[in-house]
Amino acid sequence: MSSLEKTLSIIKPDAVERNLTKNIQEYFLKNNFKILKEKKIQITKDEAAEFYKVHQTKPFYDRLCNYLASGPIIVMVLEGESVIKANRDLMGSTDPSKAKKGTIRGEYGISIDKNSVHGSDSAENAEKEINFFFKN
Ligand code: IDP
Ligand code: MG
Repeated sequence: MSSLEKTLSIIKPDAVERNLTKNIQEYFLKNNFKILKEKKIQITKDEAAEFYKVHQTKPFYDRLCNYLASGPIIVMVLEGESVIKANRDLMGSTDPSKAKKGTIRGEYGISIDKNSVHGSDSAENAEKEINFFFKN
């Protein structure tokens, strides 16, 4: 059964700063994901706190929110077959030291904080996260 889905992807400050946007987008295009929407923005700490609300009880929450707000990011809506899971697979493990070679985090991630990309983890969160950044 085919399922055309949308997901939210973010290129995080560490990767934007290192000019890796095009390199990362090539991973998406090679995997037949379409980049439907794209914008470069910088968000406030309050916006980051809202976006990462699911993690509010975690010990790393404050650091995570400061980090996402620390510099420009690229937010994108990706579309493709089962793209939510396909993008998670392509991103690799949250901790770049455990991410497989050939995954985005395996190639470009610096640390568990500076792990270069975000991707929605479920259909429900994909919808919420797309609406968070692209209200229209
Ligand atoms: P994900 O980005 O792979 O979906 P999540 O568990 O949703 O991982 O965590 C969100 C972000 O929080 C991660 O990308 C990572 O930067 C950070 N993070 C997750 N777990 C830890 C941790 O144990 N220590 C520090 N930072 C973490
Ligand atoms: Mg997550």
